[in-house]
Amino acid sequence: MKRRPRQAGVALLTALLITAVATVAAVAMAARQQLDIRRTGNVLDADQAYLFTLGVESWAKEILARDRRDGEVDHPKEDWATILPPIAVEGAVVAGRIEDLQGRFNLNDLVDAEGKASEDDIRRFRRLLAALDLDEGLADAVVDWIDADLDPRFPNGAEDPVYLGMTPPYRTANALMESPSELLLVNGITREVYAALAPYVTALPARTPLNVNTAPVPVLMALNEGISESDAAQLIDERGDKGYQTTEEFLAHPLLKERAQGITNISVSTSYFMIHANARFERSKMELHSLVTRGMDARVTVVRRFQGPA
Ligand SMILES: [Ca+2]
Ligand SMILES: [Ca+2]
Repeated sequence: MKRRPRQAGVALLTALLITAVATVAAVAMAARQQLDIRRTGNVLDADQAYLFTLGVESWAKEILARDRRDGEVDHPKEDWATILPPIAVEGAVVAGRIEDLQGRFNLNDLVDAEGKASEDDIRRFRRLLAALDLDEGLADAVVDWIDADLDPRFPNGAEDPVYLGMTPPYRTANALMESPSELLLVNGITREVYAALAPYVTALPARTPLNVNTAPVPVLMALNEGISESDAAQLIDERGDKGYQTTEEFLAHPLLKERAQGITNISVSTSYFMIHANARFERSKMELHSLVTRGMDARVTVVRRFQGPA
């Protein structure tokens, strides 16, 4: 009996608690319901936006196929290189552009088919780093990241022991890069270094020749020792409206004659492109980047897709 007041007090507290929880729950449920309605809308909008980017992708694939049927040479004055400005379709705004990835240095060329370091390509990569005023020594750690073995290259290489000592610890990939953004995991590659390097490198699923018709100045400078910035600019200028028609024509350029010997693994046509598509639909925005490969038969196949900012 003596405990009754206390029990009453407890009951009251419990009742208040239940009321409070019920109120909070009710508010939460109402909020959730509104959120669900909104979220469903967003999901639908996002799905729509994604479908629109796929639409841009198939537009680009068709342009690339058509371009191959027109001829084997690829250069920046062709239709595929035209940027599709934002246009309104079916209630969405879409835009797209096609980028030749073989105008970039393919990081996966740093190793051969067996996963062994490829010294010619490593020299080219060191020259690219130098052309960008970056430390050439960074090449060692990048090669170690991709090459199959666990022996660090001298003097700036890095294999597991370096990465296992980091917080959080991780291991070298010892495999081809899936994306050049893996560079950010490599010892010595800071955000600044990556930002400087990113526009000139790519990570393709196979060894690829460099398309001299689409490569920018630093990448052309990397072709051989002694190609200056103004040499590279002149080589670009003299592509004209049709590009170099053959690698022989390019190598016969007076600026290259004496250096042509050391220049290997180049082409005037491209198999790997990146299709950049974006779409805005209602509240949703979608960006899609599709890595595609184009065969000599003009078939264009998607290798991988990335969503979000490039
Ligand atoms: Ca072409
Ligand atoms: Ca390695």
